[in-house]
Amino acid sequence: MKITDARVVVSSPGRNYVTVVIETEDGITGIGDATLNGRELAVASYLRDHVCPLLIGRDARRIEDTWQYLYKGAYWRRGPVTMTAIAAVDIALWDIKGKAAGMPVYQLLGGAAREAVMVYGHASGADLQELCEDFQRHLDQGYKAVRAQAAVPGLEKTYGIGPADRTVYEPASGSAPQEDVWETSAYLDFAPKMMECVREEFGYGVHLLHDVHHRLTPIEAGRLGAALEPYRPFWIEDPTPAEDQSAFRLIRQHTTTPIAVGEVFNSIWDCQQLITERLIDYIRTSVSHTGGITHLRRVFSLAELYGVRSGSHGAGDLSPVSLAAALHVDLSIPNFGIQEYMGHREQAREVFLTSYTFDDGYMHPGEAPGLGVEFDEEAAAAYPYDPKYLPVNRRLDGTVHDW
Ligand code: KDG
Ligand code: MG
Repeated sequence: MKITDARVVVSSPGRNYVTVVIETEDGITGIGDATLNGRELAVASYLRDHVCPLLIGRDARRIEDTWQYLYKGAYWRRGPVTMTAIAAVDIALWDIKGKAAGMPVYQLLGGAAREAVMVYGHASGADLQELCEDFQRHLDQGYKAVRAQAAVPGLEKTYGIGPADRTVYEPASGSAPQEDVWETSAYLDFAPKMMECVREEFGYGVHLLHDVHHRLTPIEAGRLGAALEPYRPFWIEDPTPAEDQSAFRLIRQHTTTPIAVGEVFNSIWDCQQLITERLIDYIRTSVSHTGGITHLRRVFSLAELYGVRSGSHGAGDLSPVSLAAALHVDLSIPNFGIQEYMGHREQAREVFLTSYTFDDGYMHPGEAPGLGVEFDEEAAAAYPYDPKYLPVNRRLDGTVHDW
């Protein structure tokens, strides 16, 4: 089954997405998500200029060999651009394999290990009242798990409180990122009050999550985890930047609040120590930034040995192709934890026609052969690329801080 064409489509149906389309000699087409938010064109170039030409003539069935060929064959290893490009090709090849077999991808991964996949949504608000209203909206939709974020009093902008429909994080477009101001002490005072407010309003029957978004030092993260223990969070996410995996030992010494990490990781080596030393409870690597289905399964298999569960990143800046691929993996692995799901804008839903379903807080990838996502290239062409950056954070004195 020779590959006859491999192309890259950069479009902006509601937000920017990079999609890889791979065609085979027998007419089967597969798609992969190569979106790296704010750095889209770097991955598009890596694919167009260096990867796609190498795919022509290769056997589309040889997924593992193609993965190794693109990873080891480049000599230069890992990194978000490389691993997102490899992921997109890998996801497209799994799509092709599923279509060729007439089976949904999860069947090729061993079949369903559960009936459906629990997902968490994003509730947020400019104040606690608005957060509670949004939280209630999520419960009304059936969510069993909800992430809570609210604007920190005294700070002009807070992570997670986007424009009205809450599906984007990038308030600024064009030539430079927006700059936000961050003050850790204001956040550390506020976060426990926010979690307390949600528990008082909604009780303990719903899973409550919170994203710290890399803002704290390890000892600050330990203090936050301890302060949140009475509110029994499902997890706190990215409490401290994770380049230094050993930093998580310090957090563990101070709190039993579960920890989730991994949305900026791109390989198993980024979380080897975190997993093998049991420094985290959930690994949140995403299928499209961590080398695709082939590599993500390897990460989750390692995690399984150490009692760490999955919690895949599924923000709206990952296309519906990524979400579908993640759902197939989620359904089939033994150590599934939870899946992030914040939905996609209407324009994206016109361009990516999906067969996955959301019902009463659970998702299922559907029974269509392959990933179950059709990509309408003509519809995508109506939405040209719209350059946008994620914000940059500065402390009150102007020092650049983690966003
Ligand atoms: O592109 C960055 C977003 O994916 C990220 O900020 C979202 O932290 C995020 C999350 O948990 O969804
Ligand atoms: Mg996050």
